[in-house]
Amino acid sequence: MEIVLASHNAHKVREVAAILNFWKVLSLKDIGYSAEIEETGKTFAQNALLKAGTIAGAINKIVLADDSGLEIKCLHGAPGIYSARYAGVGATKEMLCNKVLKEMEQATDRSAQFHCVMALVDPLKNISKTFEGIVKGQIIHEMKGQNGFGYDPIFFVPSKNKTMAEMSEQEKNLLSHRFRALEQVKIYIQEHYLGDDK
Ligand code: ITT
Repeated sequence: MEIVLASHNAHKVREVAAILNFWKVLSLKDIGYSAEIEETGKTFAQNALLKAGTIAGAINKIVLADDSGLEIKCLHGAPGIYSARYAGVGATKEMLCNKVLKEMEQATDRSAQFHCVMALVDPLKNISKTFEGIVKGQIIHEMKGQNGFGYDPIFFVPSKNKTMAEMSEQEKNLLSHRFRALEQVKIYIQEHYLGDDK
């Protein structure tokens, strides 16, 4: 079975391919789609459905899309759906992390969560569904760790006593917000596509 991940983010593609290892995961690059999909939704779910629906409309294949981001309590849920663009288009992880650290200089409540909504759209079966995953943590005072992307260096996971950027890919893939959403996608796929041979 083949599935397309409607994302231009190479880190996400690697993470999803590693987790959904029983399917062949194709990236937008693999299918030759290079245009940006404008994220005009007001929620993660709306944006994930928009991304998956746009690609599924262009090719007759099962498409998954992730919309995700960091929600910080003392910033009233920011950067939220604007996580990728919070420090301007094309910002590096240093720019993203530093912007948050600056805004939180005085903050005592440093609780935050990574939030992911995965949308599964199958034009052949007329399926359009979303699945959610959350991981809770704390924003530390400086960047720590070299792995991952985005806000990983400032997101501390108490149960592991490490930031996401200090975890190996395999370690992050077992607890990430994307993993938690994908666990449900996996169950759904197993229930609805068992025996299919696409
Ligand atoms: P696509 O839309 O092409 O999938 P994107 O990076 O623009 O790629 P989003 O619109 O979903 O993806 O924005 C998600 C942003 O949230 C991402 O760029 C990071 O800044 C942040 N983010 C999401 N998941 C993360 C993770 O696992 N670790 C660190 N930061 C993450």
